[in-house]
Amino acid sequence: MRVLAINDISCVGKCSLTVALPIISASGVTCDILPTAILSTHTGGFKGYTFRDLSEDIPAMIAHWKSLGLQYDIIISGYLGSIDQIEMVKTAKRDLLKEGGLMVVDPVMGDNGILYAHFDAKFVEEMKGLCREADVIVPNLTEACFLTGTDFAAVREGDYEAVLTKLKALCPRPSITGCDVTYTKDGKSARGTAVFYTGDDGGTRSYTTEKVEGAFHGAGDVYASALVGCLARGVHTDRAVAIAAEFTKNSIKQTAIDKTEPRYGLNSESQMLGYLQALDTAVKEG
Ligand code: PXL
Repeated sequence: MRVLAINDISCVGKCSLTVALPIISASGVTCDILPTAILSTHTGGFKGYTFRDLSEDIPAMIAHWKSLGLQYDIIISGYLGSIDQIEMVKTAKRDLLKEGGLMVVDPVMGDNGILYAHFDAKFVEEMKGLCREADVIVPNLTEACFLTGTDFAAVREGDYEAVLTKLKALCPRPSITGCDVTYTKDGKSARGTAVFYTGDDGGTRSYTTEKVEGAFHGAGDVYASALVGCLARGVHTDRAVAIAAEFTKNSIKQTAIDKTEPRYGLNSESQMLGYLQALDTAVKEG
């Protein structure tokens, strides 16, 4: 199994490739990387960061790999710095994804109802075009709202399924992460965080974990990387979503316990063993 992760390298802040590479390779598959940019930190919560756009190198890298005959079982794209890079991901898919391979797009654009720095409505439109080429998309609720023209501020708990249905116009297997819900835990009503997703049969489902109060940077990257790690090992979607969601929740909890600044990312390192044990059990059970 060979996975290609297309994302930036934020050197500090534990997101994008510094999260994708360790998690996907620890899952037991080859993870090659196509870096879109190198930043001193990510752009969420830091000032004065450096940003080196690597767009110039990308077409030649794709051409080189094509000349080597490299073909990927899964390609996952994440943070893209420009509309040109969206086109480059489409080229990577055309030239490097195996026939019958899985294209996963994390349409990284924003959080908490707003777009990150450097993104605008035109970028959102182009990102919709990339989502149309994907088999699976993993937006958070903010990104799902931008992709579907939904007013984030007006979305209530009962609306998530409708947003997911709208995303199906773009991609056959969409999901939405980071949905606030009320659920029953130990016989009591509790606040939870849910992933609404599309099962392998096309049906809508959700998976809820306990909510940890606070905003945690890089949670979407941990979730998407673990999901891809599980899918690359042949785990079916329901189980893959559950394993990835639990790993993300455990990493968030650890970060809250450690009281490290959220902008420095999730402390998922100590939760990796638990993730790998859950993955191993799922693989063995088939
Ligand atoms: O985690 C998403 C992400 C990835 N890469 C960069 C970012 C962000 C979010 O802010 O700035 C560079």
